Amino acid sequence: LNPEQWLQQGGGPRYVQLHQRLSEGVAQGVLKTGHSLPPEREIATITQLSRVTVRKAIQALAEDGIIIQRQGSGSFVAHPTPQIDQSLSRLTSFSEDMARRGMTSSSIWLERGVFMPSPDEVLALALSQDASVARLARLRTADGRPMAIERASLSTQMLPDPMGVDTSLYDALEATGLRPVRALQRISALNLDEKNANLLEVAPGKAGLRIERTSYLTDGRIVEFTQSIYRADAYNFVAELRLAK
Ligand code: 16G
Repeated sequence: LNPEQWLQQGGGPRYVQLHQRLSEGVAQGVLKTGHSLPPEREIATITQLSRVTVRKAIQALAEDGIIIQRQGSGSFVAHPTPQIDQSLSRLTSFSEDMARRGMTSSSIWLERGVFMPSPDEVLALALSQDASVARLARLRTADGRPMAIERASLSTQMLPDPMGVDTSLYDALEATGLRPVRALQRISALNLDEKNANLLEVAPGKAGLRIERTSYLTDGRIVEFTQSIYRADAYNFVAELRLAK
């Protein structure tokens, strides 16, 4: 970021040049993953560019997903996004999926407890009037990187004590003989609002995948209704298709 180098460089708007320089810095490891970017004003002083120009370059980096902007705490260099091909033909849990890929899964709890069901939950879980629901909302991470926000609702008849769920919901269910064996899943697109984008560490407005899963036991009872938001920049859902007979 030597100002003289800047002056020697011709071509293209200055913010584009700065954007390119900063992305090179990240690619070459000069600016390290997880570390914060110098404040806008400092970059402006070093490069002798205006703060408006610096801001535009930083915004472009955020749009690329190279850096994450956090209100109040500046910008930092994002982890490279893993690419995950997720099969649509196997009923697996997040923990299993990550373990199979040799990644360490973890969760940050957003909500966990027993509640009065919402009208949507009554419908989705086919609950009776007086039923209560266990809610488990988690930010799911793989090797420390946020991958998905999952909000699971289960009848308390299936899961009386949500506080007892440690790392895997499916493991907790399996321990009581309630492993889901079939699920219906619906996937649709959305643009991430600021709150969800911040949780997933991507720029607001980026694409996400909304996934709803309703899972069933062998006897046909519904065990889980889960609404998730997956990072569209990390996930590809893959299904094998066969010629219909
Ligand atoms: C998957 C499921 C989710 C389930 C979770 C259990 C999708 C879209 N969702 O992420 O419905 O609750 O696995 O994971 O695939 P766990 O056993 O690791 O808690």
